[in-house]
Amino acid sequence: MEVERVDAIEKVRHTLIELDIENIQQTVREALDAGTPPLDIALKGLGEGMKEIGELFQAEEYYLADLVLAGETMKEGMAVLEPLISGEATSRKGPVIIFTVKGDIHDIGKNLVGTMLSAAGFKVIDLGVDVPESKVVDTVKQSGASLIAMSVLITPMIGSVGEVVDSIREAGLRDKVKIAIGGACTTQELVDRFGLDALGRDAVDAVRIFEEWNDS
Ligand code: B12
Repeated sequence: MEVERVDAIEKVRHTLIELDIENIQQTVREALDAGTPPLDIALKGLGEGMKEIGELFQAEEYYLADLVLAGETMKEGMAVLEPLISGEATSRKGPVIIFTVKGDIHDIGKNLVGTMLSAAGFKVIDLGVDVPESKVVDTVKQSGASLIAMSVLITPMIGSVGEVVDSIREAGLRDKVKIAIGGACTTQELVDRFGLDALGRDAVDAVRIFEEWNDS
């Protein structure tokens, strides 16, 4: 059974790397039928596949059109998994404000983090992608939220992270909020440079971080 599950995850990863949008939902369903937990399919199958696609793009074996198709293929796969991951949890914790920073339009990881937080019982306020710092500050003021999840994948937009932190500080809110960051280009060095509160590797890590903060 275990071998079957590993093979099924491997097939999902492979189908994504092949950009086979026609068959991705079928392979995801096969993995579910083999008893693979939906989150494993999302992180180890689709998530790992996306990392490899990023490397192929960097190596100039894949082009921008391939990245676009990869994003669409991943979303097709996630459409099967998301209802299973979300569950029936009621929103008792949070709220968490989640968004992708200004100048960055990657949203797949952010959405997965948001889905996982909802499943863990958090109310999630999703501001979307390419979000200006003023919108973050306004939302903190209006919602009273003290938890922020920031996603950034491209190095040229790291400055946007600093702008969010500066605006929150200027609004006198820095002591009232905890900020976690995640995404392909994030490092501990970045966390230290901007005085952020945590770095998360994946959606499971995100839940761990916000659970800890919510309880403290
Ligand atoms: C798909 C993709 C795209 C799609 C995005 C589709 C979409 N709707 O999101 C499209 C085609 C639009 C795209 C565009 C571009 N992309 Co792109 N893209 C990718 C790719 C292949 C996968 C990203 C992804 O969805 N991964 C899957 C998800 C599940 O993983 P994730 O995002 O990392 O999220 C997980 C964790 O990081 C974490 N996490 C994420 N956010 C947060 C937040 C918190 C608080 C926490 C705790 C955790 C957390 O949890 C998530 C779930 O496990 C990456 C490769 C990579 N290694 O990331 C390149 C990549 C990010 N892209 C890259 C580039 C260069 C670009 C472009 C500039 C290309 C171009 N020349 O135009 C543009 C930029 C457009 C813009 N302004 O934003 C580079 C960035 C390099 C860099 N360091 O700057 C990468 C790394 C590819 C590479 N190796 O070169 N891209």
